[in-house]
Amino acid sequence: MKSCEVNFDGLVGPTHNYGGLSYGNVASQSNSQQTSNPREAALQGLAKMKALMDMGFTQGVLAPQERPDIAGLRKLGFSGTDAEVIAKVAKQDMPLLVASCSASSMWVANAATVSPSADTADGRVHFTAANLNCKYHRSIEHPTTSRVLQAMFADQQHFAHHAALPAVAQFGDEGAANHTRFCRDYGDAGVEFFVFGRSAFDTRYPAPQKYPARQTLEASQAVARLHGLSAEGVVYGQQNPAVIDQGVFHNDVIAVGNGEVLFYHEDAFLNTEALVAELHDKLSRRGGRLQAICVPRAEVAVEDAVRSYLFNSQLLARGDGSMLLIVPEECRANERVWNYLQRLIADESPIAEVKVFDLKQSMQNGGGPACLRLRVALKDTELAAVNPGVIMTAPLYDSLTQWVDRHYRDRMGENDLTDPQLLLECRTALDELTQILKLGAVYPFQLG
Ligand code: SUG
Repeated sequence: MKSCEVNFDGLVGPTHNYGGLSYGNVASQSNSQQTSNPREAALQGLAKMKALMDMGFTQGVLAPQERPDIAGLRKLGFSGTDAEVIAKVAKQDMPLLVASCSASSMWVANAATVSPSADTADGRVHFTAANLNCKYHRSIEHPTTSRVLQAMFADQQHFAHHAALPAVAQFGDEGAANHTRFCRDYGDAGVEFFVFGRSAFDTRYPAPQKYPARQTLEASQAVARLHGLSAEGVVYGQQNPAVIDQGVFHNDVIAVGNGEVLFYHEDAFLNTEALVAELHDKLSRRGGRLQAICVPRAEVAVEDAVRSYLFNSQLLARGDGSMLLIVPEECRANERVWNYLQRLIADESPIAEVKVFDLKQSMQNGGGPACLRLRVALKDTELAAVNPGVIMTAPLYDSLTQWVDRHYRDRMGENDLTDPQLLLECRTALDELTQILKLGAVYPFQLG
């Protein structure tokens, strides 16, 4: 039976703005309060989806969320009509309104962790929504994320959904951004690599000094248990705390992997040699051969990796067995990174080609090509069971770009977030979107 990897990209929501909400994420901090362009952001994301589809990859779409999050604000004690809630929070606690307006659900690499059916005990594809409990603006995503994922992958014969882990820092879970799957073929049993930033309970693991380590070992272990993964198919590795303190807030800012290839920075992990050996060993027992490409710090410093998002790239397997790397424009703008990439593709490396995309609107909040996609490896029968409304086609691309043009503003500053009209615009747009993507009712305003 044939299998493939499908990239489901997050559609940027109509309230995309630069709130400076993510301490430890250098781009989010340094672009705080800049004026954003939600329309351009959504179109940049759609252009990437269309380009991948045109190259022959199966591409999906993941819907954005209802913002401002009025239901969340009511839970925090704001009352009255929706417009009154917005006016009160704008007056009393502007940072909370900004957080309640974030379009951060676009970074769907943080939506969930996904294990393909070849790896799980019950032979179904498993999803665990990420609790994202390190930041308020992200912690409010998972209830809607769960409903959207269930509307996309509804067939219980093939798909199993788990609620987010307990909403405490000890089980901090950031989803697929800290999870990489290696395999020979997408349909074969693979090795799932979970990278954590700290341990909640075991003090032997070091932790960063400055910035938060969002993912805990205990959260990763819980996800592996929920998904029914076997010990032979799992590797846990610790992220180097020193790089977290340099702005590497997720593993996908310093490493990316797919198939038999791991592309990583020399400083990405602790105990790298033993870790790579374990990956190699476990993958070889699954019939694969790990090809580890280590980028030396002498060629690309961590600072350049963080600034350019070299590793937040999409590593895509092409039909001929070679790999394609999708990188953001910022990689071309960085001479050292760009020179490294030229050498990489000229060498005998499994990465044969690099393609560059302009994702500046998302990048300015610390979200590159890899943040914008959730990968789901599917067998043919499973792909056939996915809601067809969310699979990208030329007509769907046209209707989504027209939908963006009809509903999105082309500038968004802090003041715009206080406008009660924005909520109505957002709800009108999302109501229409659920029809375009055939999702049914998934948003709080639709559920009553
Ligand atoms: O969680 N930025 C996101 C970026 C997530 C990137 N995802 C991956 N690496 N997979 C975050 O830090 C910034 C929002 C703001 O400041 O307005 C933000 O949430």
